[in-house]
Amino acid sequence: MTRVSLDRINSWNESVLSVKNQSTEETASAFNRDGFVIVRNVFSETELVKIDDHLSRFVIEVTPTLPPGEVYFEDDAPGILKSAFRLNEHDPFFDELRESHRIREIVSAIFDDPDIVSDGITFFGKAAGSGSQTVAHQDNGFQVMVPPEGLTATIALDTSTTENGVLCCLRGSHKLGLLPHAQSGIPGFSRKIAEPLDRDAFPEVALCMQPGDVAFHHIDSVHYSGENRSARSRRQLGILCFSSRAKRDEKAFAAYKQGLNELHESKLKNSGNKN
Ligand SMILES: O=C(O)CCC(=O)C(=O)O
Repeated sequence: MTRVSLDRINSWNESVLSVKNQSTEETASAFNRDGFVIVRNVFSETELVKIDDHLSRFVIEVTPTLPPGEVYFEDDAPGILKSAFRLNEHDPFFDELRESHRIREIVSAIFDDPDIVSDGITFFGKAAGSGSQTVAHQDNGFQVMVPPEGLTATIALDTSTTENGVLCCLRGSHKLGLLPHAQSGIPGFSRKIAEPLDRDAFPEVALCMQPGDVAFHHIDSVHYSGENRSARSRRQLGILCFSSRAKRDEKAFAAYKQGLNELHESKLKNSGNKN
């Protein structure tokens, strides 16, 4: 089981992650070097209130209607939302957010491509006291895009800290390309990297954020997060973005989907749980 080891999250993180007022070029260059970067204060308080409002509506009105695979609840805390996919297909507000020019400008600079494709918006919750861990994986272990020119832009809705399940990336791991993945058996994160990486070669960095900050991580960057046993929730929205050159490996994607379907069927058989 991968755990976030707080003692390894060293002062390097703070100095690099707290750079203020960096240009888009500097942001892109930090991303290309490390496989992730944080941009502070991208969304204002007023915008966050709007996002919260639409999210509450989505949770109340839409999640009960979603089929397995589109929404996941915590195994140990029935009814507590863990993740939900493609929010943009259910509310034009999220479709607009998906196309946010502030995010697109940065992604365009990173991949040197004016024709960035913004895919779906995902909700990643980590409820106070019951948020479960996310196993170490690369997003491209699910997305299987070739060339691997893509990233997830994560909008922080709550403060994320080492106590409430902060997202952690392994610095430089995006340069390894797509690593072998194995089935994790965990609904919502059905795949994990088959072998752990050497933490000295690829140091763990906690992407601690304030509401309105946006973290960008490469689809080949190995990342994970710990449990949330604290009293504060850690909610985030992830927007998947690809360069216009990146195309899906359909055969590999079908294999992933088959594994996912088998997992859903076995969970349904065993528990009758919606997961
Ligand atoms: O919620 C988390 O911590 C995991 C999110 C994640 O895996 C992602 O954004 O790609």
